[in-house]
Amino acid sequence: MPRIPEIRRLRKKIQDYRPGNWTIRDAGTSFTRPPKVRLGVFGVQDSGKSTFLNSLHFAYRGVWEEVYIESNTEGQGGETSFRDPALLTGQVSTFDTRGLSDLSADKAIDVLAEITGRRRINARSRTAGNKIDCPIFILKYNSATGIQHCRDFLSLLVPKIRNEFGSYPIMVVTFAKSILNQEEIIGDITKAGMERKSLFFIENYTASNHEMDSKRHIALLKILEACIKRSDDNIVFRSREEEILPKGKCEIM
Ligand SMILES: Nc1nc2c(ncn2[C@@H]2O[C@H](COP(=O)(O)OP(=O)(O)O)[C@@H](O)[C@H]2O)c(=O)[nH]1
Ligand SMILES: [Mg+2]
Repeated sequence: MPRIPEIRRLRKKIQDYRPGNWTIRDAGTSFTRPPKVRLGVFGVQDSGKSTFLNSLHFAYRGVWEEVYIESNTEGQGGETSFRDPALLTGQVSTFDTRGLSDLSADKAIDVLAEITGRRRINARSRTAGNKIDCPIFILKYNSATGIQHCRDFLSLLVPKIRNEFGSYPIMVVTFAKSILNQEEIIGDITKAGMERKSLFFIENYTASNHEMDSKRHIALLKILEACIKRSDDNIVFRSREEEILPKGKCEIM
């Protein structure tokens, strides 16, 4: 057991999570609780997606493990595809992606199709067709370009996700230690359509640097808590949508 009460409290809360128990949305009568919720990361290659998921697993489990392979050892190019889920708790699983080659506007369409499970992008993917309950957009901030390269992507994707889930995606800016102008970045990102309270900054634990730091553990657990809460809201929203629109009748992209 960790000595830091806040870490213990957050882990216990996350461990006790059961689908449908955290949302304040009215689930209605036809809501069936799914056995688990799925958190999925997306973003460009090398933005820190795999490393971020490893950091979440570390903060929750207390033991460092390279659950997902870091860096670009998976080869270049290719579309995003959700693959091999890893269980975080009995009720929460995480999905990694290979990564987008860039953040051009058409990639927003691909990401949405992937999140909603409407389209198989990678036919070999064992988990193709699975829906993601909490989309997490990972951004490595580039001081040379600012958020220029992702403004259009964000302003396209955020409304689509809000339409799909009735809520914002979670957005995580990695490499936080090297960021000196956090307030400016927050301003730019919110101007592109994101909401402040769904935006987080984190310096990831990495394969070569994962000495436990209680502040970082707490920051990661709070992001995890927010992702699970968002999933819980989203599964209820989807269920209500299906109530109104019987399956298969409305497949507007
Ligand atoms: N210093 C630092 N390195 C990071 C951070 N996040 C990821 N990295 C490193 O950046 C590289 C790419 O990360 P990775 O998770 O493989 O990116 P992915 O392609 O989006 O999955 C790896 O060498 C990581 O160790 C971070 O927050 N800080
Ligand atoms: Mg990766």
